[in-house]
Amino acid sequence: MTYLKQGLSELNHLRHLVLLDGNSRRMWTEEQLKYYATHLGPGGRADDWLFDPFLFMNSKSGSGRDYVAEVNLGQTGSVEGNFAGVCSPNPADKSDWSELLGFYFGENGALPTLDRAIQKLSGQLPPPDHRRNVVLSLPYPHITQERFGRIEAAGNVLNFSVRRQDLTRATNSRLEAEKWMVDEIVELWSKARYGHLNLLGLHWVFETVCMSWEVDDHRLLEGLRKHINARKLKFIWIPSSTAYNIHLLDNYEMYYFDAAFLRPNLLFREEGNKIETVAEVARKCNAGIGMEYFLEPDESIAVGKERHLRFREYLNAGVKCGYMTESACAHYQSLPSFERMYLNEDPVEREFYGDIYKFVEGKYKLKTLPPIPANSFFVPKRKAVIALDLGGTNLRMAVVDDAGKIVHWSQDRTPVSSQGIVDLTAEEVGEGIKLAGSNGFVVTGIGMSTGGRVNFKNGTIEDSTSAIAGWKNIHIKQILEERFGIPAVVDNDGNCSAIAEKTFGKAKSADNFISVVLGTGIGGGIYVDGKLLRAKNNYTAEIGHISVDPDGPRCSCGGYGCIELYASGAGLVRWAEEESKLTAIVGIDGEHSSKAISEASTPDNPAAIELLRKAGGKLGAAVAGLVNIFNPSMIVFSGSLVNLGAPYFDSFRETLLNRGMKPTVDDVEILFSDFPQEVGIMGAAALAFQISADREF
Ligand code: BMX
Ligand code: ZN
Repeated sequence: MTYLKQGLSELNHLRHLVLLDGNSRRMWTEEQLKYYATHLGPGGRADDWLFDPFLFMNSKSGSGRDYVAEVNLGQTGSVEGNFAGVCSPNPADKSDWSELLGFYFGENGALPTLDRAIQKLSGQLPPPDHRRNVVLSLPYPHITQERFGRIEAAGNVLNFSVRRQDLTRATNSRLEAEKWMVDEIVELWSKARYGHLNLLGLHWVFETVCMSWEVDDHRLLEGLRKHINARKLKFIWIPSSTAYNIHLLDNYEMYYFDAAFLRPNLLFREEGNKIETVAEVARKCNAGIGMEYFLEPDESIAVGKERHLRFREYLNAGVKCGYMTESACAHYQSLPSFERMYLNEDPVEREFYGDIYKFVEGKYKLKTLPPIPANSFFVPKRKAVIALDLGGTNLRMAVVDDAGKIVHWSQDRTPVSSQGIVDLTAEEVGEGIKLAGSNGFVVTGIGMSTGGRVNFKNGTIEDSTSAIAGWKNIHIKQILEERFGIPAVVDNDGNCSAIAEKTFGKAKSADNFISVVLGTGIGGGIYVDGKLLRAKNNYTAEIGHISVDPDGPRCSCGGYGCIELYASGAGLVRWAEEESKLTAIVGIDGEHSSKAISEASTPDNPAAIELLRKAGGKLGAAVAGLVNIFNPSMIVFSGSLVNLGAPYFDSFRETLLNRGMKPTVDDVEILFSDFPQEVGIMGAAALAFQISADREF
């Protein structure tokens, strides 16, 4: 295979695309666009054509709602691969999408402005050999958008989420909105009759292709691409080339896009990919290369120096790996770096301006450069915390930045002894601090989420069930603070899940809700009147230990017939065994796990479906009691068992509605977490930020 070749006729001679990231409040001007359309000689006179196509994008509407979704690196069971697509809590709606059309087509919009600029420049230069191409970025249909708006006056208000509907309907609504946007663009384009422009295609801004129980971007993109291609337009993608989407690239042309460019990300992240490796991948999958230049107006000298070294690698690798002449390239330019380079007093910046032009011409020559220093200045110091999540099965550690993003994540099996847990915890925290430091973060707190009865005031684990055997009388806060000299905090995992939902998740605006974590055991956290219920010792909301059968088996908490013995991960397996149905459900060679039980729950396995229905029903009965007591507005599920599927959750809902008191249960919303695997981590991180907030650095 080869790179995506330069000058292909099916892409209307595409060679060096430029990405122009705009802003509804600050429109592109003819003067600014001149810097991208042409190369300027001394005195500001255009002496040659430069970039083509022009890709226009915009990430926020005038009222601050998001067109773009963020990508949160880290592992999660909620989507395929080791990434999570995090949708904005403030997603754009139809009125914002219409505003975006105005940003492109309006009187002072990007397109008429570009058309006028090219018209003027064509008077100064020999006209270009083809019309300048334009690519427009489509907004992402956030799955957090429940009221997008109506496409037809008499139609429904589109809902992109799986709240109150199934995934097929959610995906259809998202596709309908995107198709509408494409058709609006096509219509506005044909009306506008620009004299110097050609609409080459549309751009997909989200960098991964997500698939989970609440999002199906595979089907969305397949449908959308067909729609776009039927209008004789190309569908273009410029993802960052990281592990989380690499498997999608092998076949990107077959499923999703007509052209893709891989961005090495070396300019923005210390641990960015080696450009040579990215070039090799691009060559294998017939993709182009993303070039990344960026000049912040107020950067420090040290940052500038390092940026120069990093820029140079992109240019040099273009010669060494051949992509300068062999591959189509997409140049990322934040507004308006290129102009800043040309006008800069620093000769180094002006040299880069000249070198980029030579690169586009295919005539740039290798310049040697010293290696990028290991102790990087590039990323300014930002605050981060170390968050730990200890459960019956796994110990997880994450570095979480001050925007609530997981920047690093690792996972080990929970050790069998309490000393083993303490040692591994300390080792992981040390590792996290090191990693955070080398990525330019300063660690301001350590937070831990754990099963068990936790004394929140002095940070001691007082007692545990057999889920974490021997995990009692451990002064974990003290141990960590003495070892690392950083403030630490510890709380029960159910409480942490509730704090995570309240801080970052579905319960942000709820004052009364119950968070249920379905894992090896069942944990919970309860908010009443805007406050987490901590009561006398913080031993609250042990939902897993509500007895649903006083004559049932003994539980390691001391009770009998606790709901955890039936409806948790471990409970499902135990119950199936008790009823001698486990082999019938998972098969002779099947794994003895809740995952295997859930995977077996197909229509031809009534035993599996029956077990899951019974378990969901028992949980529904237990939670009905809680609803009668606490009168919540929502119940939010998280944990590894959120994928158990319809038999479990439908039966949960039915029982809750049948058993709970009226009208208390009638309008309780049943929701799934936006980050079902990370609630412990996110809650621990929120607590760690709370205790570190006052520290000086
Ligand atoms: C157990 C109990 C709870 C915990 C719940 C879920 C211990 C060690 N654990 O009921 O405190 O909230 O498990 O925890 O006493 P997980 O391990 O299943 O995630
Ligand atoms: Zn119990």
